[in-house]
Amino acid sequence: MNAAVRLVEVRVPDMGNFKDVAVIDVLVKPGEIIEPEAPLVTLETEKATMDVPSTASGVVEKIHVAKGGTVSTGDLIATVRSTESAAAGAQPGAGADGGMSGASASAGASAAPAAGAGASGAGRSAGSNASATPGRGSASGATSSAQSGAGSAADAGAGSAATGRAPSGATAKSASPAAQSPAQSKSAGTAGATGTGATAPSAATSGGSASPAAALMGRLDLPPINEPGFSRAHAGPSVRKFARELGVDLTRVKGSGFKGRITHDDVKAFVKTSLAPSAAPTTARAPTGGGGGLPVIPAVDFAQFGPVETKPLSRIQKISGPRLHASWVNIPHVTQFDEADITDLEATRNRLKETASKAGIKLTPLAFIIRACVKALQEFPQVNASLDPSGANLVLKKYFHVGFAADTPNGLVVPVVHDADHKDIYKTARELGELSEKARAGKLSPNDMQGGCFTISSLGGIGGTAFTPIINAPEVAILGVSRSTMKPVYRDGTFVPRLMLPLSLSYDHRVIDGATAARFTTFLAQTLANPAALVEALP
Ligand code: CAO
Repeated sequence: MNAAVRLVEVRVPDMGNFKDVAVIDVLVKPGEIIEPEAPLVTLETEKATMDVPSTASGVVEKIHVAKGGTVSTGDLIATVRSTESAAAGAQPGAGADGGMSGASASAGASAAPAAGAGASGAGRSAGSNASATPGRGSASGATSSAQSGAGSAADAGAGSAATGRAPSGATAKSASPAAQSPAQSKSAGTAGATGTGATAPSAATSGGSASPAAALMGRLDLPPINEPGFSRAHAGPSVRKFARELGVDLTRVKGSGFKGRITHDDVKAFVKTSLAPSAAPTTARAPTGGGGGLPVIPAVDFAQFGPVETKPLSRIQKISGPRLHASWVNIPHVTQFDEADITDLEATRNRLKETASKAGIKLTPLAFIIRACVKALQEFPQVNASLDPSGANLVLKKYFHVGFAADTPNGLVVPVVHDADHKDIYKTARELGELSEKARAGKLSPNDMQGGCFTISSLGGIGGTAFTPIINAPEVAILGVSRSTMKPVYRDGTFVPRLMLPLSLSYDHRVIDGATAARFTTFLAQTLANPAALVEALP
């Protein structure tokens, strides 16, 4: 059979309203032989990742885009030297002559994606069809990972199977999940739930349970797949398929690829970790454990209820969020509340404030609180401690490095006043001011934030009456301080106005019992009520 050689231009299909979409992966190289529909590049919008498939088989002549660049609808992605006959798909392979025929063919070919955009390009690859055609879940999952709008459908298992191909013209709807109406999403979800999804090639895997392959692996006790999360995971089609085959929930896999994209190796590494014998007992893993098996918060397409704006978390928030979460899920927190009478302390502070100010020191209540905490930590060594990684021993620290939470434009950071037991009230206040300044300017060094034994989170300058701070693990306690207020306190048969400082001590109940915590806050309150001991010169 005489196959005419022609150059086919593959262009970015209609992606709805998206412009300047990031090219996060180029999947083929010049000279590579490709089948029709072979994914050429992966694009990522705010809503979804999608592979753009080739519209022809043949040899990749040239790639016109680069990883890290951006493209818009209609941009040229690749030129493919195709040997397909116009009527039927021919063998991909060597073809010599692009020539004139290539030129004319390419015009037709490049028009194709736009003309049939929904069907052959964006529709197949955009996440929206996860919602729009739940019964064909296999199709959508094959090439996309929608990041919004698919909540209800995905819940129903729609679009979850990754093994199938989109039937031609399966999804001529908008490529944008967000563009889909709530009604569409809902009905799509219902459709998937009520059975059409059962026709998907791997309906068994789309229901959320581990795949047969995973089941055969015996020891691999993987949690069910979180379908909404899986559909949003940053991974290409073949990785999705691979994960499906192994029953791996991609939401649990950390991506090591470009922009955190999940690779085959990441999935393999995840499986290996899951298979590794857990030598350490549960208690040993608890201090640093990952909290696996947690129920998942369902994804919601908020755009269906009103206008929304998606704003990335700051770098600090991205770092501190998982740490706070790890502490929250691994440590049994209890919070002990108390009040300290700081009437005299405030009088002392006001008396010393001016002198301190002349020395360039801002004497805030926090400096006194740090001094008082050092005394309390010396009195209660188990609060100045951490569990060792085995979880079987308490490491008592003989040094007193006190951290304090600082609110900065970029998020929460915790600078540390090192050797606070050797610093008097002025030195403490000076260092507090300097570290706060550095924190706000984003200039803290790693050393400034290392080695803390105990943390103070003071919201006193802002307001509030009490709160339940999260322990800065692997520390075992954190003191929350709220705004002091004048209160009537009943003393010697009469009410007297006293300035009361609210204290909230969250503690790790594995290490500190309630009685110790109450003794600690009582001691702290008494220490704060006696400012003379706090301002005395240190030896
Ligand atoms: N009650 C009443 N007033 C208080 C107070 C308290 N408990 N604590 C501080 N104040 C006053 C200070 O005296 C100061 O008033 P003046 O300027 O009139 O003297 C004012 O509030 C502001 O103090 P500050 O914030 O400049 O200084 P600070 O030493 O108290 O706090 C810092 C420094 C870095 C801890 C603080 O700026 C900050 O970032 N706080 C937020 C911490 C946070 O976000 N915690 C939550 C973490 S999530 O668990």
